[in-house]
Amino acid sequence: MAMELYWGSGSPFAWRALLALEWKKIPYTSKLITFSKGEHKAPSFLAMNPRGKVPVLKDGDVALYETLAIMNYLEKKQPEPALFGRTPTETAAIWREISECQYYFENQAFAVIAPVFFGGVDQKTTEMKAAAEAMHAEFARLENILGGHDWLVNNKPSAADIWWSPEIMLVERAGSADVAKPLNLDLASISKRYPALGRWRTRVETQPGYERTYPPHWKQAA
Ligand SMILES: N[C@@H](CCC(=O)N[C@@H](CS)C(=O)NCC(=O)O)C(=O)O
Repeated sequence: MAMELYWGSGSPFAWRALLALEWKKIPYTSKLITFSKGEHKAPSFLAMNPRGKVPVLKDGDVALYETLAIMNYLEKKQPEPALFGRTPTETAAIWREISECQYYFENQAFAVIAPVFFGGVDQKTTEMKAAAEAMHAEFARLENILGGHDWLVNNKPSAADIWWSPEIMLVERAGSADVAKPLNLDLASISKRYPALGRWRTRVETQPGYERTYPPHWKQAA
């Protein structure tokens, strides 16, 4: 039986799990849940993930949550193409880049995304501007890497590219929202300010499954 992936539109975590399946060309059944209907808090969902969050991967009797756990499960189930490297040095470099995203970027991204999508921009202007500045420092670091390489780590597509890309797309979407415009965060056209990052994004977009996994409600809003 094919694996099942429970996901929600616009969740960067779920998108990463989907991309890992797609890049590895693992057959799976897509289970798109609707947040507004509370499907992720239904008893049947909580039985798979007591935290009531997406993604969840179901593989026969195994129900797995936490995106990195899912990605590593997939890597062990189907090692090729390798997303987490083949040598100790490659693997360490990929994990380092994922950790850098988690520790130096994701909180800053959340500080912008949350007020834009859930309200409170007027009260959070100072924090949002500081967060945008910190994110620009990270974009500059990535731009520097991508100026000389096609991919973030080891010059090959890896879990590091999967980890970074959905978060960047979401930040850009938040930066483009009308409520964010008066703040001049310069997050609406990341590719313009960081051209190598823009070329990398195009590369990510041409990997398997990008269109299929693109958040459906973003397409409707476009
Ligand atoms: N640490 C979790 C985070 C998952 C997560 O935060 N998912 C969000 C969507 S981006 C969610 O399902 N939120 C629904 C809720 O908390 O009610 C992972 O790595 O999978």
